[in-house]
Amino acid sequence: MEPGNDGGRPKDLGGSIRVANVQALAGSAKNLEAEILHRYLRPEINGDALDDGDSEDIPIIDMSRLRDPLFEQEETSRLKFACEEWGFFQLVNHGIPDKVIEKMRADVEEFFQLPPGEKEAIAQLPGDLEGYGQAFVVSDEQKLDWGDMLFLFTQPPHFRNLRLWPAQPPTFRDTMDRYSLELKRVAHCLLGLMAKNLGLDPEKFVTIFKESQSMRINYYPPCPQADKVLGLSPHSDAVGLTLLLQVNQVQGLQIKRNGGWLPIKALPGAFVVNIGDVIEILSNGKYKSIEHRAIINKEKERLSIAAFHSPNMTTLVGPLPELVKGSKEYYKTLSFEDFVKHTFTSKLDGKSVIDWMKLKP
Ligand SMILES: O=C(O)CCC(=O)C(=O)O
Repeated sequence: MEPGNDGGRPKDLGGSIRVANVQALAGSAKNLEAEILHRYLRPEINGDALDDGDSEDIPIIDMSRLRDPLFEQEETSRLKFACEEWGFFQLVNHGIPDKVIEKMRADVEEFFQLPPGEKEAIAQLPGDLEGYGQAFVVSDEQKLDWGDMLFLFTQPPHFRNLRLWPAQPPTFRDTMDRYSLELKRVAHCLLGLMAKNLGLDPEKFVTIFKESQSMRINYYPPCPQADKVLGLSPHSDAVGLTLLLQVNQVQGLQIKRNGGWLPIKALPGAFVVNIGDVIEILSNGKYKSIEHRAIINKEKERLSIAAFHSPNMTTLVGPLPELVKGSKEYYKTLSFEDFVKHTFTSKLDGKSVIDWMKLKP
């Protein structure tokens, strides 16, 4: 560990204004006072959804084929297409044992069923992101998302603040430890192939993203006015690569495509993978992060776990010289720490962070 800086442990990233716990609000949603509900209502949101049928088109990448010398080349080209044309894909046959995923699902569901006081015991501290609460609430006027979350730094182990890790269910910490390692292994495999597909040294992205992994565990309660609220506002991820697990059977992820919102039907056992802003910047725009959002179900709760793979705080994030060669740099360069602080002190607003990073033509 480097002396004096917690071994690079992220801290003081900017917290969120404390707002009501949505799970508790949802319990009394029928009787909610109009002025409380008003902060969540966005009547304009539902006019722009695309046809469900198009969701079948999202690329599916088979990790067992990426690892099989017979199919490797063909599947790697499919991965290239998915990264260039979609920025999103579903990953199947990833090799993570079912029992690891099932245990993670069960422990997360159990955590959110705990009495409010037990969850509040690991509430976010003022000015910080880790723990149970909400993120990206930066003003008393902005519209709020219909969801609660638990945010944890998961890798490397010395980044963990175990005081903010659930002690209940008692298996949670071990389950998360195992799950996070498995996801790191899968992410590194994908990052190696992505770098190769961009003509980079295959180790390039793995080196940049080798350290830091965090998880955002989302709990979206049902809402009687589901078509007028959002679980998570439109955003792109301020990281390198995200692997999202749908925890229960309720769908709700939508991605921005051709100007409308395309619902993603997560395949059983698959991870939904997406390119984050940092890869968009490093690749000088060759791969793009994609705006996405989460919608709410009228009757059923929904849970998801997003695993984010990021650079170290001191890493400079800017277009890689190998990918600029002869053309222009489209993005500015700054430390990941400054990039993240900007992100977490702004409200979620589509691709506004990337727009802020873009150099003027
Ligand atoms: O719940 C989902 O489907 C989306 C989650 C997400 O985008 C996030 O946690 O950043």
